[in-house]
Amino acid sequence: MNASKLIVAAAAMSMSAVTLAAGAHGGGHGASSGEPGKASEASRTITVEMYDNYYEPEEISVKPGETVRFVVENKGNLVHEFNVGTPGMHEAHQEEMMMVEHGVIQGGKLNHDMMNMDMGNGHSMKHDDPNSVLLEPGQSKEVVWKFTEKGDIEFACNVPGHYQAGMYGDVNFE
Ligand SMILES: [Cu+2]
Repeated sequence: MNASKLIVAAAAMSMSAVTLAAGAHGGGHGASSGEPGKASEASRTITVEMYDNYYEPEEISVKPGETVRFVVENKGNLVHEFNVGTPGMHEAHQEEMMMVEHGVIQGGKLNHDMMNMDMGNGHSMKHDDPNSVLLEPGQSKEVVWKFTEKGDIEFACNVPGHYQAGMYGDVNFE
């Protein structure tokens, strides 16, 4: 291999590394937390109620490979999130939400205009990722998630301060 081919190969490698990193950051659905599920394949429905600042139930048990349909209801007085991910994913998402906290989340309300705003890199605060919902008080939405394999997985609220206040729960594998 001559020098110019080496350079091309090195450039290609670094580009795919960038693409991988961007994908992991943007989607919020790494392999270790599972993947979006199909409602028709859900083995059961789990209702998760959100309060200020905790979940009911506080933990769930699933089987590796199981698809669960979550019905998430916000019974609190604040905006809350239900987000399935690894602790590392939650931490990254908390940093994102911290940046826009004052505009998008106003106590018990969401600023929907601001949520649709492009934050650059194709990111927005829309929260239409398949692994999460962000709800105002009284709202209810579904998340269908497939827990493909055992992992260190939590469901968590990444509204600034809520995770720190204990608003997360463990996903235990049977
Ligand atoms: Cu919360």
